[in-house]
Amino acid sequence: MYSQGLIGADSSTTESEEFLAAFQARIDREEKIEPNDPMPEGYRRTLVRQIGQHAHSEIVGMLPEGNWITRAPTLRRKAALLAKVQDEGGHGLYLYSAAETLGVSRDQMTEELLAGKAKYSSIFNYPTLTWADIGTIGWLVDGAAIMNQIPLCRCSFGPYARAMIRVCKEESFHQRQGYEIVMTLAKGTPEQKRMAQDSLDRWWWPSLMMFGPSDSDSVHSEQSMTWKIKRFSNDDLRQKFIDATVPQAEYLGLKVPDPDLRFNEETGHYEHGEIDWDEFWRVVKGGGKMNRDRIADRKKAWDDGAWVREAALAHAEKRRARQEATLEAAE
Ligand code: BYC
Repeated sequence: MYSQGLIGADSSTTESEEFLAAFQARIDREEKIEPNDPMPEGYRRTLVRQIGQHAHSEIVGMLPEGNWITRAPTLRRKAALLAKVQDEGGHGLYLYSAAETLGVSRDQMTEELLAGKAKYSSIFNYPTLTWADIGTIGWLVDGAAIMNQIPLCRCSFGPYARAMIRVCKEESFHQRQGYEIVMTLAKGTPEQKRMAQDSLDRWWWPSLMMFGPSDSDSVHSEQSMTWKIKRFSNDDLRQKFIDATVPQAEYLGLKVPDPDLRFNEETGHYEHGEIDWDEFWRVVKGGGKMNRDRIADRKKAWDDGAWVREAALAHAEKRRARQEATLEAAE
């Protein structure tokens, strides 16, 4: 019997109900799915989409911060920022490698990004105007990334889950270095405190948008949660982030720019004001302040790096030929 529309069925494939049920049973037993295991085409595509977007986010995410490496206020700050940006390049590589195990090449994924067909996180389409933004990105953006990524360490797809474990350890360092920058500014001169507040004012709402549309508008959540790719809904993770971050802002003496923010004693959670979803979709669809620059910068980096990729391939080919010749001579 063949099914369309059953969990995991994909419109372009005909997967038997038996196959889909057996796959779901593996997921429900918390078994890890590995690249060579049979899997529904919809599961594979969902992962390629999400891991690809995640990889692009890490790589594009290097740009707003890279912009400040030469302007970091001290050598210590410069060294930490350099290390952080380098970590993000590494995260992108683990993620591209995880996606490659599903049969898509890094070149294909990059082509889609540069052609504007693949998404990356909306947050990186906002400009970094002051040094305080580097602190706020670490504090809020990496803080949101950790909240989203800790559950991904338990994702049903083995290579993604394993990559996330190391990524989360590094993100935790990133979040702390960001918070420490903001703390220094918030406890500094009145002008430094103003910079910190201005930065929080600009990054708060875009950080909440990182978690994706509200659950009622999230097209992929239900299926991704059934497959245990996602463990929590977008709204649940956003709420956890707000609950964790508001007290941090209070500790810094900064004000979260949401007049409707209230702590609800009964639920134990903060209630927040309306998110501007029009702005979110405008940015996701390419209308943010920095979308065009980000893609242009990635394209330039990709084109400028062509000779490195060619040289690496030529070197690998030379080594392979040399090893083959040595083996032949030994026979
Ligand atoms: N920006 O059905 P939904 C980082 C898209 S941090 C752009 O809820 P899903 C870093 C979504 O792709 C960021 N697009 O989707 C930190 C979908 O469009 P498509 C990276 C977004 O996948 C510091 C549509 O909206 N983290 O790396 O179930 C420094 C409907 O959404 C956004 C990850 O990528 C957004 N914010 O849930 C450097 C984590 N939100 O694909 C780097 C892994 C939604 O149908 N990803 N969309 O065209 C995830 O956890 C999930 O993919 C999301 C979205 C929660 C983001």
